[in-house]
Amino acid sequence: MIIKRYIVDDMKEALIRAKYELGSDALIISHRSIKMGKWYNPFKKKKLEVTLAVEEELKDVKREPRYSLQDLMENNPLFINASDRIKEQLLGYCKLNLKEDQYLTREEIVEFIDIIFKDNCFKNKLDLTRINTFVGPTGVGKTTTIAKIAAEELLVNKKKVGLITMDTYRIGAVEQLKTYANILDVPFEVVMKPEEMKEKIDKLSHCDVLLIDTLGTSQNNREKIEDIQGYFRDIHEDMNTYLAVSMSTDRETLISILERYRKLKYDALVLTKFDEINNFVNFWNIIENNRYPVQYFCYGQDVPDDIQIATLDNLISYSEEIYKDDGSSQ
Ligand SMILES: Nc1nc2c(ncn2[C@@H]2O[C@H](COP(=O)(O)OP(=O)(O)OP(=O)(O)O)[C@@H](O)[C@H]2O)c(=O)[nH]1
Ligand SMILES: [Mg+2]
Repeated sequence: MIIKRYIVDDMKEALIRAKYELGSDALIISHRSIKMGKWYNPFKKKKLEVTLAVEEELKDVKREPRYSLQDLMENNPLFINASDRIKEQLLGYCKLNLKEDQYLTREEIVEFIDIIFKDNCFKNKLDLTRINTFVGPTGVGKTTTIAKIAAEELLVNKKKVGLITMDTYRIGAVEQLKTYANILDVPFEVVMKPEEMKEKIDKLSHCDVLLIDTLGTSQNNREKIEDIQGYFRDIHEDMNTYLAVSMSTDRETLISILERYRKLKYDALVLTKFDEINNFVNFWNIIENNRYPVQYFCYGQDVPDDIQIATLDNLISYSEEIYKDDGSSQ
């Protein structure tokens, strides 16, 4: 007998997934309401846990989800926008691995991407340092990401966290980060002018992790980008600079953001708003046009839940979610 547990929004979702993975003879053994979310999140989401079982000999589909090559290329959001070159390589990979049935498992998809893009930006990660600055275009989620990371570092990794903002341009920006600092009960400093940055960093010398928020600016505004650079000219301590980019940005804009922000010598990317996309065109744009590590994925507005370390495996999970919601897999 094969027994499988699903954490889902409703019974319909559990039945669709079970039908796909276990076949149409699967029976519900139990179901109960549960709350999902990181243990320290006071706003946990309600979910349904459903357990289903099927006799092994009755099962008419394979236990592990597999993807037909044709399906992958024509319907799966991960591959739908891949270039013809990638698709040809995928075919070649299947031939080389004697996959005559042309079905791929999730592990094989990861292996394929790892082979095509050796040392790809989803594989390498930055070592965390004490000072971490977040830069990027307006409204991509810099401040929200800082709040998510601050909560994780403070509550899970038991670090002393300090928050700093230099975004005194936008009305409400200081209050936004200050609110998170108050909720987490961590020190918070506002930098009004470039000369103050070193002083404020030194003031928080007792903190293990400093997260610095910057003002959002268009990649076309070179002057403002240079202004941000000016704030860090006296900082000689190691610093990680993260460029936050929204996954729903179009290709040309994305490439120009990656290019124009080089002025700020970013070390890694944070990809936000995964929950807003219906295709993974930017996954291919980023893997093909960016050599910096991708450190985090953000997939919603919930602080602190909606953030994950960026891995290919997580990425495939998101594409499965979209695939499932589309109903393409039924
Ligand atoms: N759907 C979705 N919304 C997000 C995500 N991250 C942030 N947001 C929302 O995007 C909006 C802007 O987020 P902020 O964190 O203020 O963005 P920012 O980059 O700091 O913006 P500026 O400081 O104005 O440049 C808010 O409504 C956030 O809740 C995400 O991953 N997914
Ligand atoms: Mg902000």
